[in-house]
Amino acid sequence: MPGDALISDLTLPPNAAIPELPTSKVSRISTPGFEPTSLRALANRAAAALQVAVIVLHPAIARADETPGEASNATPRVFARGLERPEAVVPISGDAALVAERSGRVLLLDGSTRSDLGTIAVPGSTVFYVPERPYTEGLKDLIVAPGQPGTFYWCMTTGTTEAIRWTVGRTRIETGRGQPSMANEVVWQSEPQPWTRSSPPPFSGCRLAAEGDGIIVAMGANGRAAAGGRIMRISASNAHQPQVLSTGHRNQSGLALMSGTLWEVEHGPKGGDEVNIIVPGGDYGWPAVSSGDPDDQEHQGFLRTRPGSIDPVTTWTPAIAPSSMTGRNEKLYIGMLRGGVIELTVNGTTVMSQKRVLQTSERVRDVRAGPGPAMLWVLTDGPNASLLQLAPAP
Ligand SMILES: [Ca+2]
Repeated sequence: MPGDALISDLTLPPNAAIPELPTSKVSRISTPGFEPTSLRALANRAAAALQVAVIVLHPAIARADETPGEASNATPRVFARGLERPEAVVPISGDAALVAERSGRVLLLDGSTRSDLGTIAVPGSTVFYVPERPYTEGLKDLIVAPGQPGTFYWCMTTGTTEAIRWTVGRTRIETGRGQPSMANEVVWQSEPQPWTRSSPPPFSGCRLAAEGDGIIVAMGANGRAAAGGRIMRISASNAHQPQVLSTGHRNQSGLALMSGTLWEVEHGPKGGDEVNIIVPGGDYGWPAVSSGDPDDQEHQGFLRTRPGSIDPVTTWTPAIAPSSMTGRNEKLYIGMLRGGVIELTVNGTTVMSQKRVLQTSERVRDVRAGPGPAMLWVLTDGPNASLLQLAPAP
């Protein structure tokens, strides 16, 4: 339960395995609570309260590209419950956030009010995912478009039961007259890949980071045969010709651009989870190079390093199962599907130390630094997930 979150000062050197998580509860989380009020009623109420101009952005949404402030004392609490397979949280003030669910639905959580803003959809196609593949496909990320209040970039799989592909798009959210609305625009699409239940394409995670006038897109590939994991840069002025920044990735699950350095985290095959620093043109080794378990029957014969490939900065075996990454104040925070959040303190391009700053018995799906005095926002995973606020000690 997220209510069992704790702050721990466990400190590990780089490249050390994360030990088993203790199961005892250490601190309670305050629970302001969401009553199960009708979402439609809440949306109507929010919309009615905002009918003040032809086009009016919700104040919280308009503030969405503010620079995060300083963290303060640790006070984890449950901000919302009952989220349905959320994939991304976008903090927009100290007391408001957007949450993107795998189905494409976007919610505005503002204090104790919850508004359903609608579902991101692409004309002629829809978000596509298969429920029995719980960790791939669907709407996978949502981020603020810098300098464009009310505008957000997203990444999802779209298609049909025959073929699916990655679609990166942009959405403008308006909460002015009438119902909240979302205007969706496709920025880039991958080639469609044939899809069958017995031979699914190697789609996996997709994470975004804002950079300059564009975005950086990390698209994962799962399985040894899938060598397609890459990171691209898509500029606003030339979206149809993405620049490939790096290749040789496996199932990326987090990007963080901090002090001019692009950090990435990805899943290894069995252990061998990696943090990398992304250099344009870099080859990061997969599927030939991995620090994963050498006894892994499915993936034997890895090279540990290889001339021409860039080694990771930090690795974990056994796996921490990273789901997400965010950066602030020379610290990287990594959400873990194993539960919890770890903090890496970095100096330039060196990871100096690690410590766990949150433990949960549930999977963590996303962690994101937000504005205001507090905090990290942390999403748990699954059909009845929670949104937590966490303020790690400085
Ligand atoms: Ca690698």
